This record gives sequence, C-alpha cells and structure tokens, in this order.
Amino acid sequence: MIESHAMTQKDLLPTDDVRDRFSKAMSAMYQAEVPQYGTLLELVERVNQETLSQQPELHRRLEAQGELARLSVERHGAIRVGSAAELSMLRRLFAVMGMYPVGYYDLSEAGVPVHSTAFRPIDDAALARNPFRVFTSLLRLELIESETLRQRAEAILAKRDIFTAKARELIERHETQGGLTSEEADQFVTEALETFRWHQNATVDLETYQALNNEHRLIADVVCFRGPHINHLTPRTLDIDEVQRRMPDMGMNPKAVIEGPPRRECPILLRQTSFKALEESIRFAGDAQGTHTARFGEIEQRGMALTPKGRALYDQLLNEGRKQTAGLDNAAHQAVMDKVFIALPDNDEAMRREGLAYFHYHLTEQGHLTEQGQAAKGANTDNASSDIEALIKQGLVEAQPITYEDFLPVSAAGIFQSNLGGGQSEAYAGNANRAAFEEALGTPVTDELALYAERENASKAKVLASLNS
Ligand code: OOG
Ligand code: NI
Repeated sequence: MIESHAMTQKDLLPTDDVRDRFSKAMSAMYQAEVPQYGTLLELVERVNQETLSQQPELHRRLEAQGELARLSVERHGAIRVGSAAELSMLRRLFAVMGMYPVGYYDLSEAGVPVHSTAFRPIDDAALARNPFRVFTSLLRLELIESETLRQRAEAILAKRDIFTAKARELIERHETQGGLTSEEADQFVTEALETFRWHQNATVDLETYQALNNEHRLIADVVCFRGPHINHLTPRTLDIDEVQRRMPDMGMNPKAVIEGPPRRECPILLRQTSFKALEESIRFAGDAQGTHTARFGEIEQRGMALTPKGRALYDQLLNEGRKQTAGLDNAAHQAVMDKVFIALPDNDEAMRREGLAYFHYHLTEQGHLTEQGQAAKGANTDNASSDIEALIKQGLVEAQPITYEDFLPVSAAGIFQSNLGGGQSEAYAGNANRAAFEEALGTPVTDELALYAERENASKAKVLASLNS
C-alpha cells in the first residue's frame, strides 16, 4: 500500500503546472473570443521589451526579484457569480490549480451590488512560477429592493449549473487523491474552461433582461447567461503610461484616467487602466435580438506591497487626490496625484526603513561566501531587525521589494463603473459583509497583509539562520 501511495504521489502533476496550463488555455480562449485582447497583448509585450532595453536598472531589478521570468505569463481575470453554491464550487475548482481566496473587497461602497475576493497562489515559489489571479465577485441579491425582481433572479440562478459534470468529477478526484495526473489535468483544463466561456444566447427573454438591467447592469450580466463569462484578462505592463498613450493608435479606446497611484521611480501597489469593450449581439429566449456589453480589456502595472502603515498613507493620499481630480483628463489627474504623493518617499531604502513596504531579504554573493566560510560578524538572532540592517551595511544581505499581488477596491470600483456606464452611485453603500461572503465561500478569506508579512519574516529568518549556522 505504501508503495502504491508513493506511485500515485509521483504521478500527480504539481498544482503550479495545472494553473500554468489553465491560464494559458484561458488566454488562448479569450484571444479567440475578443481579438482586441490579442492586440493588447502584443502592445504590452512590445512596450515591455522597449522599457527593459531602455532601463537597464529596471531590468536588473526585476531579474533580481525573480519577476522577469513570470512577466510574459502574468495576468489576472475577473468573473461574477450569482450564488453561494457557485462561489463555493469555484473555490474548490481554483484549489485544483493552487489558487486560494485572498482578501475581501466590498464594492457596495461604489454602488456595485457585489463583494469579492481574489483567487491566487500564495507562496513564493508558486507566485514566481505563474501568479495567475481571478478577481471573483458574488452578486448580492439581498441588496435589490424589489422583492419580485429578487425572487425572479433567484429562480433563474437556481436553475443553472455553471460547471460541467466532468469538471465536478475531476474536482472531486483532485480532492480525494490529492491532485491530478497530467492527463487528468488536461481534461480538467478543458472542462473548467467551459465555465468561463462566452455565450451569445441568453437564458432569459429580452423583457426579463431589461427588467434586471434596469435595476443594475451588473445584475443582468450575472443572471441572464449560462455562466460567469470571463469579462477581462489583464496583462502586466512595465510602463502603463506608454501603453495608455499608444492604445488609440491600435484601435482601443482607453478609459479616461489611470487608476491608482501616480507614476513613480519605485512603483507601489497597482496602477490600472482599461479599454471599453464593444457592444455584443445577444440572442434572447423567444428569439429576440439585442445587445449586451460585458467584456473589456485592461492592463496593469504592479509595484511593491505596502505595510498597513504604508497602506494607510496611500489611502489618505488617494482620498486627498480624488477630491481635486473630479472631471480632469488623465494628464491633469496625474499631475495632481504627483503633487499629493510627494508625501510618500520614492525610493526603496526609505520605504523599507520607514516600514512602509514589504521586502524580501536574501544573501548577496558576498553573503553566500560568508555563509560557506566563516560565521557572519555581528550577526545575532536575538535582535533580528537591527542585525539585518548591519548585514545590509556589510554587503552580505540585500532587500528587494515584494510585489503587490492583490487588488485595490477604489481602482476596482473605477473599472466596474467605466464598463457599466454610469458614474458614482451611493445606492448600495455601507453594506460590507465579510462574514456573509465567507459563509457563501465556505471558508474564511486569507488576509493579504498577513501573507506579505509572513513572506518577509520567512526571508529574514532564512538569511539570519544561514549566516549564523
Ligand atoms: C472586476 C473589476 C475589478 C480589477 O482589476 O480591479 C478588477 C469586474 O469588473 O468584474 O478586475
Ligand atoms: Ni481587472
């Protein structure tokens, strides 16, 4: 029995590989569905290559952070589901790919009746291999005021199954045998992809669609189709300003402003912009023709993850900036943000010393020599943080900022709104309900800040241990 167990273990594909295969298949499917996404990928790739050759220091830095290898596979997608049963099954589906729910995002604040999490890998090695993330929102029917409309939506959702029978079977197999073989993984990718596919045929008639759409565009988007079509897939760019500038030349219509922090020498968190998708023709039950806009394009530039202290400062500055930027075009908006964000130091060293961002510590070449030879001078695990400073001064240890792997609620709200038409709305505000979300999900979401802190601490401990042994 022990032997057959060992055999099974050996034959199972690492979840990182399942995720890598899935994210590539998803990208291929979305390219076929939305040709503009292919154009966007080309543009991002070109600008990334140009940026790397123009900025050797950035090249060196990304290489040292282990960011270069993953750059071309890095993307996130977004979906919206309608019920607790759908959300909890998705949790199990993403677990097959080593993706776990991280963070809670309340979008009701921004007038969007959903709350969300991001399914993503969590450990260093998995993130380095392929950090594929899916921003997943759960529709909050309880926020719909009209009782009849709410019941109508619930009844429609209760009738659909967004998973294929084979996908369900493979998810269960993953759970019982602790993984999937390579062949099963390929089947899983094919079957799981079905959940995210676009359907031109709505499951409801035009009248129902319109009634739901009048309550909120997003409700119609979630309720009226067979499944939670992937609504965008976002590549990572190294120069979002440049991509935004070139989008119109390539036939894409970017949203007015880039969301998030302004451009910086040392990027923080996440900057994002999107292009508006075209209207797509839909065939409704009863054969009526109509249109629906759901799918769009988005790009993002990622920077360092901020500590709670750094994040509080970011939120404060963002709010200050937003008071002055209403209605401004991108150039003016960015100019205001530049000024406001002067309060946040723009170099790694200061961000680290002031405890504003998370860092990953590792040995320099000299540190490795020291590790092999004599014990490090002055290293003493009793006082880890001051020791790290001493080791950095001695050139034995280097600190690299940890990349932000998550999302920003204000930016997400801006993305939702630019694609739903309609601006700011207070209709559903003040309705955060993390407990309800977690109950629907079937598990608590992991706190993203705790994850960064853990990774920072682990890297520190590893460096200290290797120099002290
Ligand atoms: C998700 C919008 C949020 C992001 O990058 O912040 C998002 C949606 O529209 O479903 O993807
Ligand atoms: Ni997005």
